[in-house]
Amino acid sequence: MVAITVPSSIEQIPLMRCPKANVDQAAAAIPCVDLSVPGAASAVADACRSVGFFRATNHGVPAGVAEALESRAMAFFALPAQDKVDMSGAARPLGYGSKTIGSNGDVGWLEYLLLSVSSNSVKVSSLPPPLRAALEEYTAAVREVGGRVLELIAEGLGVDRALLRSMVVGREGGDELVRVNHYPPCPLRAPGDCGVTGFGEHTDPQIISVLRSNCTAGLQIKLRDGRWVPVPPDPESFFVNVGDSLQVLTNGRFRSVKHRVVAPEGAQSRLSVIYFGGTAASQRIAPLPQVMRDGEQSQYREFTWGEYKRAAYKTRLGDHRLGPFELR
Ligand code: GA4
Repeated sequence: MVAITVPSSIEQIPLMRCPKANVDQAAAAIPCVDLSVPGAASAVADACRSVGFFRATNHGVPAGVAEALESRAMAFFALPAQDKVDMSGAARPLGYGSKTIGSNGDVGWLEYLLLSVSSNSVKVSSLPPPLRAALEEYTAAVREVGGRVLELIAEGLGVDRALLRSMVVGREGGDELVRVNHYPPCPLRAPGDCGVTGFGEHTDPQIISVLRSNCTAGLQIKLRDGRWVPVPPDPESFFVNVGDSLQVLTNGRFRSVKHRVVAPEGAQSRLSVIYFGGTAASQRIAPLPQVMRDGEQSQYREFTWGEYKRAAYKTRLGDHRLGPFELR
């Protein structure tokens, strides 16, 4: 079933044009890291340096955990629109949203739940209990994957292994979010060699993001050379991307990756779940002294996560959010 209404004309959704990505480059361009092998730390660091994105395998999360959430989430999205709003509140920014993203005019062909999941509880009043339980189980599992990746990144950077993980996982006042995105099949056709935008291009403001999707394609990433490549879906893997905060913590050694989603053209919905590992509002985001070479200058003026998040919420999705914080 299509859970969002079809606009009478394509012009009703701005940002409709999502140019086709370069399919030939896909497989080769996306690093894959087996998290269970001894060389994982340097492979993770290489991927974060070269692309800012990788596919993680052997992550230890049983398939059933994600599948349970997927089926509960699909049942939720199949409910009447008003029930979804009543159960989770209209996204401001947390809650249930349909077609609008943030509050500055961004739109996309999707509906979603955006939830705060810090300190182990999904803070949404009246989600159906089976969905809430599935979300809590999934969150615990994906948080472990994020934590493990942050340890590997720290090891790869040559800093204290617990340093990055402790900014996010179990952090007092931490800021972890989970977003469940449902992209129904899109009956519209964008003009020219374009798809319809599901979620417009952007970078994530947090330290790290960990995504899992069903087997419907749509996610694309922008490589360093400016080419967009599709990310072949793989429900058995997690996809990890570097956020703006990690870019700053590494003084630009790792780069937050631009990504976007094109709406499904076939009969299948795309369902993705993303864990965003943010830190406490008071946490200073500045290059880690241990990664800096002698005499190296910070590329950014100092800020806290709270300051950056407030600024981010005043921007449009595609804005270069780190711009105002860059020095020189
Ligand atoms: C992008 C990454 C996450 O999805 C998100 C998004 C947030 C929102 O949907 O409320 C923002 C976007 C994201 C960055 C700029 C602002 C805020 C929408 C938007 C236009 C939850 C986040 O943390 O930042």
